[in-house]
Amino acid sequence: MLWLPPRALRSSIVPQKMYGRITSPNFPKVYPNHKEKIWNITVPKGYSVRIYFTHFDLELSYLCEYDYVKLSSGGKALATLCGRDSTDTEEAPGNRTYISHDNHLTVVFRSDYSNEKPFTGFEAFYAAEGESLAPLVDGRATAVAGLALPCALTA
Ligand SMILES: [Ca+2]
Repeated sequence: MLWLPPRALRSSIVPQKMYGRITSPNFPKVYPNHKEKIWNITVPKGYSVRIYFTHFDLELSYLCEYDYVKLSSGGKALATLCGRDSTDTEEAPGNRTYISHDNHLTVVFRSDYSNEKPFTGFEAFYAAEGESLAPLVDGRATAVAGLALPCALTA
C-alpha cells in the first residue's frame, strides 16, 4: 500500500527507512555457533539512530570475548554487549537506549564455536531521532516538524 501525501508535502518525503527491527539468527530460538552478522543502519542525514533491546540473552564471557553484540558509529565503539545482566566487567543493555554519533549505526553480532547452554540471542528496535523528526507514515517520515513519535518508539 502506498500512502500519497497532499501535493504540497510530497517533495518533503524522506526516502530512507526511519525505523526497524533486528534480531539474532533464528530468534526467538537458540542462535547458532560460529556466526557473524552485520547490520549497517542508515537514517537520513541530520538524524541519529536510537536503538534499544527488548530481549537480550547471550553467552557471558570475560569482556564479552566469546559472543557479543557490538554497536559502533562514526568509527567509534558505542558498546560491546553480552550476557543477560551487566556485571563489573561486562555490559548487557537492560533498558538502556543507545544513540549513534551520526546517521549511521553498525551492529555486529558474533558467536564463537560453543555454548555451554542454549541462549536465545537478541531482539532490538531502532528509530531515527532528530530535531526535525516527523510523524511516521508507513515506515517513512515526512519532514513536518513538531510532532512526536508514536509512544511505542519513544519508550
Ligand atoms: Ca558462544
